Amino acid sequence: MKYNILTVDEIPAYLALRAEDSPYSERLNIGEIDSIEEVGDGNLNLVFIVRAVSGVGVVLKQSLPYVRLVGPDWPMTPERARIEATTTKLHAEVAPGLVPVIYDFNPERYIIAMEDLSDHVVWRTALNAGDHPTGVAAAMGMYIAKVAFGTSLFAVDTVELALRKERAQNPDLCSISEDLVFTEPYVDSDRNSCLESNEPDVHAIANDSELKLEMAQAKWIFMTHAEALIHGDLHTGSVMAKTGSTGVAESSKAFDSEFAFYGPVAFDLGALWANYSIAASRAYALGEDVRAEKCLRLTEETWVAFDAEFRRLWPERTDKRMYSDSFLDSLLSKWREETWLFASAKMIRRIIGLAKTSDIETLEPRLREGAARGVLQLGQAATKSRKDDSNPRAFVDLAQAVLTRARTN
Ligand code: SR1
Ligand code: MG
Repeated sequence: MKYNILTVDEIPAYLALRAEDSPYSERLNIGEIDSIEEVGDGNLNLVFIVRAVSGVGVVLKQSLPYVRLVGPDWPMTPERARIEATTTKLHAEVAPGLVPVIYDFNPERYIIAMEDLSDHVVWRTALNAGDHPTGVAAAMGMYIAKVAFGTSLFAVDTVELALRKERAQNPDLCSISEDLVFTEPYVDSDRNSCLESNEPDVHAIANDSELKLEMAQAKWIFMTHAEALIHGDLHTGSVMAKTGSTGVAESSKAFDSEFAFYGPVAFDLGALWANYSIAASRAYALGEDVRAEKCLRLTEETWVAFDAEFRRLWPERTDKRMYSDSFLDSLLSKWREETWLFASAKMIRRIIGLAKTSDIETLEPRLREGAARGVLQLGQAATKSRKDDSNPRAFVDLAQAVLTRARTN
């Protein structure tokens, strides 16, 4: 069947049609259109920003039947748009203000209409440019906690939870993560690549049997622990922030939750920690040590906010009979340790496998070599040392030591 790809020319008529009968008609029927821009820079979808002469905007996002990064040779279910739309709505219920507003979802065309966040910046872009909006890391820690609590058995009744788990099944996207995050970096894969000067580092990873065992453990947790409706791809490119004049973020939003599924809470935390270290590695490579340490401090900010928010919500759990305060302590320490494991997996995949990060890739090769090596060595070291001390401070100290030792100039 021919897939009907959305085009700029078609958008005015498309919006007018969808606005009919829509509860969000005022957001879709935006009046005289001034501009339509395709801005999708992700790996998978088409994204259009539509602006009216009045200044009102709306974003249209269409999932393609293939992976945009690779092209039609890698088919991929467009159903991921439904997953993103429903997840974003559920997350908005438990974490209001921390995700974009969804106005409309068209299941026939796999098109989501959502809030225009043009007054926000993608957090990765800001960090790469040396901008550090205050409070985003804490907001994301709160977001993960609210989702961990509000979509899990602590807040949702058993029958409803079973239904939600069924609806959130996302096997195609999960298998991308299973392959790209937990498998391919450790085996010979056509999708792997690195600088020639980093080949010994990649071989060291492939030959590290202790690390591979830990990554098998991480993969198993990812595939079996249906704890909450997690975001599933919460890197710094999946977060947008709007900064006020004081440098404090007035708004922080997690978007792009097409990889969402019922999975382990620590996977989202680990994704953020990994990306803070990747941002720090870039800053160290550029000789911006103070800024690098600022990136690393985000690790603690996210964890502290997550821990505090989850503890704040805990008294509201629906079943207190077995889930005691002691259980809460053990759950949080389990998640803290798993966060190290997932952070390692997410760091290593972004250096060796498909879908790398602009933080490292835009460095000139001489600096990229050390920055990439540092991230790989941190991934290796973190999996092993998490059992000694899983506090985020220990992660930051380790990252500082490993990344500064590995950098090249
Ligand atoms: C084929 S998709 C590659 C990557 O892009 C997304 O951001 C996910 O991280 C995925 O692994
Ligand atoms: Mg994405």
